[in-house]
Amino acid sequence: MDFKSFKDTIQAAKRIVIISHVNPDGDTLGSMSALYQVILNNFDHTKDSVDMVYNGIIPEIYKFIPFLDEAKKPEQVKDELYDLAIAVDIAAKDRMGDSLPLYERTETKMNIDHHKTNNNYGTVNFVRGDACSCGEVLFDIFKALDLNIDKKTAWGLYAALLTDTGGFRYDNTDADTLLKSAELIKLGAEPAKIARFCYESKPRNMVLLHAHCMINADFTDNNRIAGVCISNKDMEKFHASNDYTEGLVEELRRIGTTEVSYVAKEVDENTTKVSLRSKTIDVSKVAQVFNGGGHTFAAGCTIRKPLKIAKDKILEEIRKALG
Ligand SMILES: [Mn+2]
Repeated sequence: MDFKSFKDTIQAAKRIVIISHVNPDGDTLGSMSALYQVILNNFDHTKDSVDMVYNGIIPEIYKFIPFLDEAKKPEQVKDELYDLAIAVDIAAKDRMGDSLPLYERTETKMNIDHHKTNNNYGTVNFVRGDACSCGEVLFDIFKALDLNIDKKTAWGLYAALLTDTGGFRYDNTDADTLLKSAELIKLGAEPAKIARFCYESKPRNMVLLHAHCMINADFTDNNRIAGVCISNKDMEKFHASNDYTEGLVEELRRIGTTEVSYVAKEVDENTTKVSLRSKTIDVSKVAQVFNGGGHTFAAGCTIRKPLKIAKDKILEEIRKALG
């Protein structure tokens, strides 16, 4: 990987915007925060020349990540001109949501990611499918270039590694993940505090929504497939914001008999968002049938169909893949 071009590209840019993906998670937010700090701490840039942009809402549990209070919404920067846009943890361009026009109109487009389905859509690409998280890709770049990682940067990177490995439990966890996490702890990341923010700070209604979904879940194909449909009515009932469904698809996979889990969520009457998790088959291939993508055991897509029809379609593809 040509790390020097990372340094040169940032040095050459006058104004930089860092873009995180829609429905932001711990990896995209932790990566955005860490990159922001590294640029400010290691280059000539000031806060006036670097912006962070997020889509939708920042989940309550991730608000502890440093400097996210300085991040802006796409509409707040729609008249701004940048010469470098950096996408972090964004598998495909449509995952930029309302930030996509901003990315498209910026001359130099950097793409830092770890999704194996990423097609190198940037003009400068740092994509490593073997990394556990975008945070790990950034950590490696920072180390290779001897850039200073301070305490708050370490917090952002650690949050990225922790959450994208499901608390160091998923198959993307290896010795490197743990060695790098240990180094981040030495640099000032506090594991117990960060874990408490990420895993023990859920809003009560989020847990109640999950309980409602678990009770109404569908178990089919000898319980090998577990899934649930969430309508906007369900969301209203629990005063749920969009991020409240996070973690649900993993809870369904946690059941011993589950091989594949899915959550089909109504966006509007003709659009359904689907999250997929697996212990066995490659669900990124299932997601790709509907122009989505992701990782082997964690993927997602959006289907332009009403909730119940989308559910049938995804179930059909999962069954085909299970054989
Ligand atoms: Mn990620």
